[in-house]
Amino acid sequence: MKLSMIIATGLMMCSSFAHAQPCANYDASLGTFPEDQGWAYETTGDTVVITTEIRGDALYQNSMPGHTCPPSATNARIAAWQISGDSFEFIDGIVFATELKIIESEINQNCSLGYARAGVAFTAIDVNGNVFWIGFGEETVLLSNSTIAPVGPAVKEIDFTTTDGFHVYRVEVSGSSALLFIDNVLLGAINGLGNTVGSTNRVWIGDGTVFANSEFEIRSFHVVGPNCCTADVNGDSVIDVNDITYVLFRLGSTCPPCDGDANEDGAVDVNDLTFVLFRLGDPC
Ligand SMILES: [Ca+2]
Ligand SMILES: [Ca+2]
Ligand SMILES: [Ca+2]
Repeated sequence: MKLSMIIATGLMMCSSFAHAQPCANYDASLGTFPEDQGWAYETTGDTVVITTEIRGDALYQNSMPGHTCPPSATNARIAAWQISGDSFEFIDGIVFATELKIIESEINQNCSLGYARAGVAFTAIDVNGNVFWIGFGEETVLLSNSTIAPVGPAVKEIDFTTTDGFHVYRVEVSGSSALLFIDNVLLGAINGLGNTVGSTNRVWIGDGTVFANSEFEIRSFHVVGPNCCTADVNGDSVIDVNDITYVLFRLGSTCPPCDGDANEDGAVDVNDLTFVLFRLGDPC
């Protein structure tokens, strides 16, 4: 069978496969919105006043101004992007990162209960409802393991100016600990699993609260779960056509050593081609 036929067959089969989550990229320089790159857009409130557009190599969004407490029908804005899918657990590890410039962003305490809320947040919630999130103000980054806590032991404040340019914010979760790196410098850590309320298996970024609003530019964000890279069969940290070729030349090879067994089912066959095809470009 020709490579092109195998690829075509694989693409037709892709729709029947669940995507192993969380593994996802958004790259604004491609000129498209996150929803065009596999993320779901979620918005509530007065959507008319939310501006979302591509500006150069960045995604620009403005849900300011007008926050009041309690939020009214016209200022209770949410505009965020999320992925959800197969179960994941923090015990297996996860990394989420974004290149972001804050223009304006509020940090407020939830009006009635005092929970900390930021105008931009990047949140991961695992199958058990445990949560790690970072929130962005203008001179502060919050790192937390709880969606139901005020600024304090469970919501740590890190002094950092987010408005002077793009910075890379990366959270590395391992078990019950999360480390926050900003521009590759470790600036915060939080230990212990905290609970969110009524939500599991999702990762989302943007203005995700009715209690604060924001204006920002974002160049990229990505999520790397523990099983994202088995499709990188040639081990060069990229999932691309070379991995398809790699599998193709090893179809039917013996297991072990299972060289080319991208889906780790103990056989090197057409399913591995499909597996790689469906993950082309996923982060590693
Ligand atoms: Ca908001
Ligand atoms: Ca590769
Ligand atoms: Ca296989």
